[in-house]
Amino acid sequence: MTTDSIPGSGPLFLGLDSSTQALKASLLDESLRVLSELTVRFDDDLPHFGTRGGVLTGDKGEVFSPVMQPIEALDMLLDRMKDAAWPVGRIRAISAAGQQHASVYWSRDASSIMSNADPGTDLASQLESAFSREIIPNWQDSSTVPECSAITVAAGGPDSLAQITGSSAHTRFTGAQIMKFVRREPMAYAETGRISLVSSYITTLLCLSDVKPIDESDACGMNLYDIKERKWSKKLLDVVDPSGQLEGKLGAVEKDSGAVIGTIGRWFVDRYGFDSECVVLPGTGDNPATFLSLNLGAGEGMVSLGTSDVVLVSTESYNPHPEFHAFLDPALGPGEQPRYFNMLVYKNGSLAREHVRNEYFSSSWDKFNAAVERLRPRQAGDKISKTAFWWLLPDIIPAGAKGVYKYDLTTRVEKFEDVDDEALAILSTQMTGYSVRSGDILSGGRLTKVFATGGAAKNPSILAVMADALGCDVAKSVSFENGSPKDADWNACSVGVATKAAWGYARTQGCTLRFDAFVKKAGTSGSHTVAAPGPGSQAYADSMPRWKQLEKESLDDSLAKQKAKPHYAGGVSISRQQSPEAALHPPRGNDIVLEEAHA
Ligand code: ADP
Ligand code: XUL
Repeated sequence: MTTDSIPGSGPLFLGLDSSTQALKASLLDESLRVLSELTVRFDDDLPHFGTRGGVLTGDKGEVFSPVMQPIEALDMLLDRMKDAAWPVGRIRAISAAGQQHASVYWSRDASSIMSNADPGTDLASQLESAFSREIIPNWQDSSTVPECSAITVAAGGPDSLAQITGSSAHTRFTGAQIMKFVRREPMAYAETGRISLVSSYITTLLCLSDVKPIDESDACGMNLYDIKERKWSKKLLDVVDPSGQLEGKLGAVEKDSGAVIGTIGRWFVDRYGFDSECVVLPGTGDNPATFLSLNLGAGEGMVSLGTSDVVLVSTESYNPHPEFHAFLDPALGPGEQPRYFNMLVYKNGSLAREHVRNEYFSSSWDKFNAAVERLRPRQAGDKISKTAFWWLLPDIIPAGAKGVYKYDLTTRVEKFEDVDDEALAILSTQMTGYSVRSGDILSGGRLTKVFATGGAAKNPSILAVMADALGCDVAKSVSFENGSPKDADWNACSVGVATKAAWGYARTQGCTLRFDAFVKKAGTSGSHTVAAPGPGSQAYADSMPRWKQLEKESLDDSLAKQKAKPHYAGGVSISRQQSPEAALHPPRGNDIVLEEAHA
């Protein structure tokens, strides 16, 4: 994309994505077309921080990044916008996405430091003393097991914690991270004026005035927010900071995701030519932002087939469970009934499929696919008889499952007689699992449509099995160029928040539509169906009771084998890296002790 493609004089909308490894920007026009994108990669563009994959690590599970890294990246990104002649004066609204869970600690004089930023010089050289902590603990951190244990106990166990906050305790979640800071660095905590998530950190930098509020959807990734009551859980705040100061440091949560919460800072106007009336909307987490980019309706979902497999399910009711994460929908406007999205994360996704491909199909996806196509159920009456759970790494769902379990009907086997069954068995077992659990989230219903993303979503045989197993159409995001659809290749998170910025701006101009209706009306992008369920679909539905029985049998066996030497899994991303943490997710009936995580 070049700037030649940014003609005209209409309003533009900017989305930023402060992810683990990079700061990215997407520029959209009024019809929500992605005009251009720019990226600053932390490792390559800011090598003096010495990060790998955007982070630094300690020897006790600590994973963190320098608090100044996103600021230097922002300085560089703005220079790149200038070099690329982005018409920033036409940008009417901005919103930011940020890696979830990670927290930023402001000093007490942060607001006055920001308000006095001098446009004659870059931000990085002026904001160093705006922080009370030099690091941002990263979502891959697993050093907070004792704190998770305390939070779990205070809530009355993993089930009640999931009921209150949408998730059981996770080492990367902000509550445990703040608690560790309170316990280990009480002086620095006392000097902390405010605490942000990365999304509200970037939002604050855009306004350069006071510290901006945490967005409600992103607040659901903290183990501190009472989702049903839609307010901070006092009980949990008091566990994290018994002195009672935490609520003041976190500030009020922004519940209107399309609200104008500030205008662009003077520094951006004077130094780069932004319009002084450009408005800033609340930022949100990177996963909620991906959800926004797909504009998922209730009953729709997304299956991301990256390193790990991630399933998002949109719902109108709140059905939390310790196995997954429930968040409030990131596009709730004032007075709207709450909606939710749910996130399931599986570690043995592409990793396991690739292993089977290498082991049995000479490392060739073509051979793997040929096997699937030869055997997959296509006609009414066709049956599925083979099941294979490939838990090469201890998995998150089901928690702690480890080992390889293969069955011919209900008989456990070492390997399948017909080697081609290896390909279909892993795929149908994975996809049936996604169908079973999304069905549970939908209280027995089925998904009506799923978006496929991630590296393996280019594989048509995988998409065909997905459509049959989930019993619904599989779609991909597309952009339209000269009327013909083209698979979208943009950065979903920054596009999602830029779309929200366009909605927020439209609201300032009198638009009263909900986010989803606004996107349908304004948007020229869309989706196209890449696979649809065929007559063979019934075979997957029929196999579900056996699948459930076999998963339980395999899990019980796996956990019994591990009892002497427990394994812990964990870590999450739609498509990024993973980290260890799983002692916190004792599977049902398992008695792993939380504190044993680093044993
Ligand atoms: P991440 O963002 O987590 O790094 P990607 O979304 O890029 O991951 O997906 C990478 C994965 O996609 C690889 O692990 C690989 O196994 C899988 N993949 C790539 N091409 C194919 C294909 N044709 N069929 C199946 N899987 C594929
Ligand atoms: C989600 C999670 C990651 C981060 C970084 O729970 O930990 O996806 O949001 O991408």
